[in-house]
Amino acid sequence: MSGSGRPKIVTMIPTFNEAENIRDLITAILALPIEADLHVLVADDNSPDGTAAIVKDMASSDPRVHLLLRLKRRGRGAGGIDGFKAALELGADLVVEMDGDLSHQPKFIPALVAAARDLDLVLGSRFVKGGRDADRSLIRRFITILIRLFIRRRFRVPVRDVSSGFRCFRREVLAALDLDDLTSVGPSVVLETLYKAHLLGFRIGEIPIEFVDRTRGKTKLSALTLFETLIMALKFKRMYTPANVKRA
Ligand SMILES: Nc1nc2c(ncn2[C@@H]2O[C@H](COP(=O)(O)OP(=O)(O)OP(=O)(O)O)[C@@H](O)[C@H]2O)c(=O)[nH]1
Ligand SMILES: [Mg+2]
Repeated sequence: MSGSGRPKIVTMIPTFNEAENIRDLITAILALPIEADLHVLVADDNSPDGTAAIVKDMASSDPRVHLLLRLKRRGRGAGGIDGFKAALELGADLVVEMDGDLSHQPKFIPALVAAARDLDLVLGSRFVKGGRDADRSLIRRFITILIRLFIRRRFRVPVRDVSSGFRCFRREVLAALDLDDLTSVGPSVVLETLYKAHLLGFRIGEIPIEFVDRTRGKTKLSALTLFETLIMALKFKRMYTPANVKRA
């Protein structure tokens, strides 16, 4: 707990070219009615569109806003891992991970946080009762369904929305994951962290969210990224076993 006795929550957002979304997103998060010491940390990969400058400007007038400017190898995974480390360094009790394109809506953060009272890792889920995958193209929905079927069969994780990147981690989970040892550079980090947390015996659950398609900015998901994610996912099953995964 932070000094005030209230939990410290750090919302960690990996970004690449989200200049059109990031100000509105941060403003909405900080306006949430949550009884907590609420912070936002943006892990930006030196986006050419100037995302970092916007975050820096907001941080200069609000101590709850933090920028992690990455100049190393770009990637959703690498950025997210560095973001998790920085959130732990800030002293977070809970870390909420979310995308920076407003597909993940801040209004669901209070429910994620509330569910973390009884769970170690809470997923915002499109595929439990009350959840929705709204306004997305048929092809994106189809890809999500295929990924979900494949991962649930192969990894037997006890959740439905296995590729959700809108999640709330208790500090202990991130501390146990051995973040320096994760291998994902790209989006496969979502599965790598979920699978490791599952093998480590953490309590994982889901709450419904409505996922809305991005209306501003461009997707970074290319055929190449999807292929790379699939190759990585094939590796995790052999790389991590109940016998070799230990809490850090
Ligand atoms: N730090 C960092 N963040 C990234 C990188 N690539 C994507 N992101 C962020 O990761 C989040 C998810 O990326 P998106 O491009 O929205 O991918 P997606 O949500 O799977 O695909 P869409 O449905 O098309 O939006 C967003 O906040 C991106 O800005 C990267 O290389 N580095
Ligand atoms: Mg997106």
